[in-house]
Amino acid sequence: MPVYEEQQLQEISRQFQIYGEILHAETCKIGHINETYSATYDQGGTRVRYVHQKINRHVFKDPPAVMENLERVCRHLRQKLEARGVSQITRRCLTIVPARDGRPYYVDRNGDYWRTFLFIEGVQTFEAVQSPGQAFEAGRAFGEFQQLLVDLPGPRLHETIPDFHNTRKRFAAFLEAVEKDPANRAREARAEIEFALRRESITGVILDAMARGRIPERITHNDTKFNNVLMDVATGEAMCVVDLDTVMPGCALYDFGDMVRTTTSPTLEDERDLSKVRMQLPVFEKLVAGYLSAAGAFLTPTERRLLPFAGKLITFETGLRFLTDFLTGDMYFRIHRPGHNLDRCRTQFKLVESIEQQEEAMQRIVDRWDGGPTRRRPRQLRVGRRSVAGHSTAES
Ligand code: GN1
Ligand code: MG
Repeated sequence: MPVYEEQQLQEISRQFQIYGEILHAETCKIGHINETYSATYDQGGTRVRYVHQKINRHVFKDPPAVMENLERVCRHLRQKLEARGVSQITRRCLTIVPARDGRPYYVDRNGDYWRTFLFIEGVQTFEAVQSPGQAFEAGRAFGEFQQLLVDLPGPRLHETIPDFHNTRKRFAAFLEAVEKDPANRAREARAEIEFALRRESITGVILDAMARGRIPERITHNDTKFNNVLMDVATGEAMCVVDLDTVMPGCALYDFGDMVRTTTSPTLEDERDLSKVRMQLPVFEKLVAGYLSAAGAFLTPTERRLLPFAGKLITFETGLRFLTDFLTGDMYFRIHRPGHNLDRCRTQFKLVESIEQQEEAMQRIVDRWDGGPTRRRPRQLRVGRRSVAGHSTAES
């Protein structure tokens, strides 16, 4: 980590209610959006780690509203877990460390918002699933997350990013990008643009069902990427769901859809060898079993029926967002090479095709679910494609 960053973190660290002195800090995985660091402190002779994170103000326009949501959600999760008599609660939900003035964030001299969490030890994240058992665990973890928040008291949560999964609006933004072609890149993405145009009709299916009252609004995570689940290194159990910035009123189907997108292909999100990108039915089957083991109790029949469709829709929507960002000059997602967003788009669209080819089989799996198998844990996890050895928390 560059010296100036280390110095900045030293200064940030003094603003939070952390007792002890900072020893060193490291960059945690840099996500597409926020910046995340882990820092080690000496507390009474023991080494303790914390996570410091800078919120992306370009993406989250109202960081205090984000943090208000997070405080309410984390408090509720903790209370529910306590009531259930669950052990290791600080490894099962995020713990916010307040700033010295008691607020859940600190604003630095550039006007950037920082927050701090307890570091969760003994967990790891993966960019791609290593076994169907991991998909089961991820599905269960996000299903439980939704289920624990069903009775969140108080007013409606803030919409931290309005219309986040409004696929119709995402499509309109894509059309505008094609039309204006501000970075003069449309000619490079002709095939992908055609691919997207042919699928406009799917963009309104869930929105229309919600508008007609066929699908209820719920509190949802909205960014259920597989790497947002912390898995216990020793047991493989999904311990904690992180990246809570987009927890807000939404549709349960979008959460499931993003799980399909990020667990069922053996590849990374930006895999360039498209022959490797495919929806693996046995993984999907485990994902469904894990998710419905927790969410089956509250989902309506309409929601349940649309689970496979949601996988296709969110994979399409995410591809569309990458494509739009490519066309507009990479303004939103952090990229690590030229053409990165176009590569990401191609991977998503290849997965959409694979889902389309297997949609009926996926539907049969969902339709015959009847309470499902009892919870199973993955026996053994192969290690590989880990984003962070030993830990990762709250990264975005
Ligand atoms: C972003 O930063 P990360 O990786 O958690 C994005 C998600 C996308 C995802 C695609 C706030 O999530 O919506 O699905 O990239 N988050 C936001 O990898 O836009
Ligand atoms: Mg995120």
